[in-house]
Amino acid sequence: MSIIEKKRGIVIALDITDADLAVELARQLCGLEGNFIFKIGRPLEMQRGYKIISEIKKISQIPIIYDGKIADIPYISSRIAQIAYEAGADAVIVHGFVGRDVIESILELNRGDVIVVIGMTHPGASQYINPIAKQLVEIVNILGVNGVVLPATKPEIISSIAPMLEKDIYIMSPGIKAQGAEVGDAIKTGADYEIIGRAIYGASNPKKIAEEFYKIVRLL
Ligand code: 3DU
Repeated sequence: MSIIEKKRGIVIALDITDADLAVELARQLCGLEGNFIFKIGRPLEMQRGYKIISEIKKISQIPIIYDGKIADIPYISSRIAQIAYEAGADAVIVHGFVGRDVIESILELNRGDVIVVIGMTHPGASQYINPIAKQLVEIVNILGVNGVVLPATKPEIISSIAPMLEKDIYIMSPGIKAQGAEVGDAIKTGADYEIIGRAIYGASNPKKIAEEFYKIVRLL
């Protein structure tokens, strides 16, 4: 059973490098109407360490993903994930290319959702990771992970991978606005969540724009 529901929603990437501002933004976004998730990645973590997860958890009911893009040996990867879960993360993101034992080591913790990156948005992703996305699907299906990350900038990858995934695995897709895809593009091709950073936290009214984006994906 996943903590994060498999239904349409928006993941807000809190990639702000001023931790006080990030906390303030999370406070402003507390009352968001709709299905929203917060994603805390390395840029914010580098400012205040894992405690930023607890800090944001304390002020909001919105589920939190720790996006450390974990990619180390199983022993280290599971320790990183454990720290994130203990700090209040509901899910962690791990790279799929590092192999089955790494993903298993995090699943064995049984502390929250495990989301696996099986495709990426940037041009260089065509060199190594995206060509092996289908092989990574086999692993995530066998292991029963909770979610996967697939690129909104490459709709053909989402549409070919989505039908191959076990039906309860949710798909989260970054690459919206700042990286070129439009709101709704990934959902239309089979994603459940769109991950959006700059177009929300860089807006003059982040709460308003987040709700507008959510309305678009909900009504598709
Ligand atoms: O481009 P944005 O500002 O909307 O941020 C996108 C977020 O999604 C950011 O946190 C980044 O780390 C994450 N992400 C990608 O952009 C592309 C990927 O392939 C995987 C994750």
